[in-house]
Amino acid sequence: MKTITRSTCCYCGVGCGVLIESDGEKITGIQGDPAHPANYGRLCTKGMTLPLTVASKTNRALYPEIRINRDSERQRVDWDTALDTVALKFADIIRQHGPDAVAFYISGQLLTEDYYVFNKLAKGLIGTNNIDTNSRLCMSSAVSGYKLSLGADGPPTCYEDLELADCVLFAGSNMAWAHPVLYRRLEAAKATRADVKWIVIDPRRTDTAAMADLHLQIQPGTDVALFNGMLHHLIWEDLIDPQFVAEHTDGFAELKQLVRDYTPRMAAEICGITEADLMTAAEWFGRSQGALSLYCMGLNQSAHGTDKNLALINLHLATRQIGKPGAGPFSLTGQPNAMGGREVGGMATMLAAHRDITNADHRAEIARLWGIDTERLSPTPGLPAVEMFNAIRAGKIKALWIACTNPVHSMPDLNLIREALDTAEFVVVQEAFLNTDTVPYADVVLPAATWGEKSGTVTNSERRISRVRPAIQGPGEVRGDWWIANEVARRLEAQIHPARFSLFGFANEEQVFNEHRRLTEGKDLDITGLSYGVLESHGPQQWPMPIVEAYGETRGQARRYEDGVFATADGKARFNVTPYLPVAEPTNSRYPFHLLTGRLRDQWHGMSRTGRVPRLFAHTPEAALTMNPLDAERRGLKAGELVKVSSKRGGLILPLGLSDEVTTGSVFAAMHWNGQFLNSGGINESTIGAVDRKSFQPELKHAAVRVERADLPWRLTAACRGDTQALQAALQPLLKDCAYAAITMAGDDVAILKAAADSAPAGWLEKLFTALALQPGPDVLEYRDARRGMVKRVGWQDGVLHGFVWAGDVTGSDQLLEQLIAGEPWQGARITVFSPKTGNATRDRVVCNCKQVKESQIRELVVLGADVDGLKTKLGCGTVCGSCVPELKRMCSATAVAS
Ligand SMILES: Nc1nc2c(c(=O)[nH]1)N[C@H]1C(S)=C(S)[C@@H](COP(=O)(O)OP(=O)(O)OC[C@H]3O[C@@H](n4cnc5c(=O)[nH]c(N)nc54)[C@H](O)[C@@H]3O)O[C@H]1N2
Ligand SMILES: Nc1nc2c(c(=O)[nH]1)N[C@H]1C(S)=C(S)[C@@H](COP(=O)(O)OP(=O)(O)OC[C@H]3O[C@@H](n4cnc5c(=O)[nH]c(N)nc54)[C@H](O)[C@@H]3O)O[C@H]1N2
Ligand code: SF4
Ligand SMILES: [Mo]
Repeated sequence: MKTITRSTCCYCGVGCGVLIESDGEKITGIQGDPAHPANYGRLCTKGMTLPLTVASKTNRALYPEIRINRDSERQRVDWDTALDTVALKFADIIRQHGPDAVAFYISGQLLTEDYYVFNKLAKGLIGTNNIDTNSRLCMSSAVSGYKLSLGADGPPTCYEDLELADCVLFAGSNMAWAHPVLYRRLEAAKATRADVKWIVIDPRRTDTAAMADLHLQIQPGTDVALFNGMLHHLIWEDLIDPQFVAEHTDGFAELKQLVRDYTPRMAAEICGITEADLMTAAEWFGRSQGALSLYCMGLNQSAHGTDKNLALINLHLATRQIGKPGAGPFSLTGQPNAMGGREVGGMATMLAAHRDITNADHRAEIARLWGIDTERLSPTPGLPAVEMFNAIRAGKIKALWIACTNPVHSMPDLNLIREALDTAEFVVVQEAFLNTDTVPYADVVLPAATWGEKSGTVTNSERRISRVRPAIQGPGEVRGDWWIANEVARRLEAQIHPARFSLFGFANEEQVFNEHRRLTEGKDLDITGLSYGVLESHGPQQWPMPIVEAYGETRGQARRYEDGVFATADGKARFNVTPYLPVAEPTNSRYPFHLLTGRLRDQWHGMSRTGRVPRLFAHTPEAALTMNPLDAERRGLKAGELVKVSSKRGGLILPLGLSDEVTTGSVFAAMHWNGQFLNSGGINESTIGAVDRKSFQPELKHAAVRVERADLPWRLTAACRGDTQALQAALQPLLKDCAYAAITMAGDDVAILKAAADSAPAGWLEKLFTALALQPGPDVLEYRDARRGMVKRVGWQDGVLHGFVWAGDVTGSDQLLEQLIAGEPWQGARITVFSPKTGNATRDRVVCNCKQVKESQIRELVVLGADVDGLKTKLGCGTVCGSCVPELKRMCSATAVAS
């Protein structure tokens, strides 16, 4: 029987509502929820393919596992054994070395209920604030920015503002790819209103930038100079609101003093843009009815991330572009529940419900609400992510519990992270998938339920709380994250603080939510008017949502600070003095390139989920380092060549991609690829752990690197049809033996391996044949040329090309790969497969995932003069989820310019 379950997408902070279709055992389909106010039925490519991420059990963490010592394999155990082991080991370390010898590293992808229990376990039971999350890598500069300027965390804006703004400023946000459904809303608004102006501030010409009226392609890291220069111009042009500044803010005089020096000319020079463009941006911003800024990692992931946020908020306060429809500084949340994590205080530097660790009254309030002695709460802030791993490396923190994040891929400077986990006495990894780069370090693996299987709530970018509901029961013995934390907490409590009443008597996630709600009473994020019942009857709600008896209202507040009263003690917002400082690691003659990192349209972080869906590889089939063609020419490098990109800290080999999306002097790498797919941990081998002094957020977007040709004469291309998860699992262990190796996927069932080395690794090809099940037999042909070091093996199944290995020389393998992906019956004599074809086939990218429309099909029509509407009608591309529309526009306009 078909069941429909209302839930929420587990990827980005847009927080789209989904309707999950299931047959009781399996998830069979998905649709956008037409009633959800974030997406009104829309989904992007990632949301639409969610069912495929939970379709197979391969690589899933299904049972608890323990290893007795570092040299042994992990063994399956029952839940009681695993939970007891974690509790006893933690208790032991706490007794011997004190509460700060243990730490938790958790995630903005946990549900609010999961987060709440973890936070209570660390702070309330153990008495350590060593609980930090991947939000430190993501939102912490935005949190510091809001608190230092508006007095409290959380955006003052809402999604309706997207439709109401007439000036939209994107700063360090590639929203077309990272928040696609909100971007669709902006596109729609722009199409109906001719007066809407878009400004994009990004050192790269992204799909978001391609749609802008003004793209400020600034030098990396120079945003503060730009905003200061814009403010200078706004003051000069009398575009500020003196009355608002006088009545509702503090600190303008000091800021004015600073920005006096930032003339548009001087600022524009720092940023590498024209003075005229800077002034245009300032004027559009200052003169509009509603100026809305949308910002993300290009601002936050910086050694001056808080200042970047503050300098932008300064602009909003000076011009009163805040607290009114269509206006305000709107920090886009990256992960689905980074907001919820902030609400329950799940970070090393905060307490529950926006309280502060260092505030004695706040600690007393929490202690009272939890029913514990105030002394149990540590007054010392815990260690934020980068420092936490440093302390593990130094042996100060002995036990670490990681949940729902993959630090051996996503933290900067991976060598240090691996060293830390090697040093740690005890590592717990709570994961849904076993093939991530962090799992090999686990002494205990706790198998978690994932999307479609778990229950609780999340808060999206506009402070809206939605329900996450399970459509099916997870496979094996997986459990919800809150349950796992709660079970260990109860056992640990018996060890270290036996009490008559357990702090962890939660029987279900609703009870956890209700306790969290109680802690918000009277705070800026008061949700005392909200319950699972209200969410059920009235749908998702924004906070604050206090109980307002007089109105009997069941609606949260859409926009904050409309009365000009801010969340500071005196109600006034603060201007902050923000001098411009360069990036932490400037380029030099040894490391002459500025490395930028970021996201791809169809992949999610470490790809443990999107990497399970072959069709999500079609838009960007391979990992690459992108360089400007002029830089490549100067160095004699060609597209597709293997290059070594390295910083002072570490490096990796990647194929070179050429594009003028990056300016000369900069290179770009996507953050997604890692040890599941590469012979390295990905681009964070090279990034730097320098952090912002106020937010402790690392500068993941900027590092100085050099790029050299990797001369690796022995090449291999292999591909095979089948269960891509099983193939990935079989190939992953082979990657490390090559100087370069990468797994990718294509079609619906093809896994591809490309590798390079000085010479063939000994015995490796036999292992590869086994992994691909390409053993000699009637349907397998082999060709060897020992003198030229060539080995080719090809297999067929049911008259269709099934798999091949081309080793030594890969000429012609690209065409063969296309044939394999096409899956057509084999024509002619099989032996002809070994005659090398001439010409170089480059893989045809799939631009539109929903309708599977390829780049070549689009180009064919574009040269004939087709516009986006024409493409939509003729090919159907861009008519379903719309994720490819910005790219279609870009392809049409590029051709128009060229002709
Ligand atoms: N497809 C997809 N969507 C996602 C995610 C994903 O993994 N995949 N992850 C989600 C998460 S957790 C997050 S945090 C968001 C991130 O969303 P975004 O921040 O929008 O994405 P990024 O690509 O990381 O970075 C945005 C842009 O910052 C630019 N940039 C780099 N340096 C600077 C600079 O100094 N100044 C300025 N102004 N810009 C700079 C980069 O060129 C890049 O285009 O995406 C969310 N959505
Ligand atoms: N160079 C560079 N590095 C970056 C960034 C960048 O832009 N550039 N961006 C940074 C940012 S903004 C972010 S947010 C981080 C993200 O980095 P990570 O947090 O490492 O990202 P994910 O791969 O999403 O990790 C989530 C893990 O949880 C697992 N999982 C899935 N569902 C569940 C569940 O329900 N329960 C549990 N327990 N586990 C589950 C997944 O399999 C996955 O391994 O990366 C950061 N790193
Ligand atoms: S925009 Fe895409 S990834 Fe983000 S919540 Fe919506 S469907 Fe999920
Ligand atoms: Mo993020």
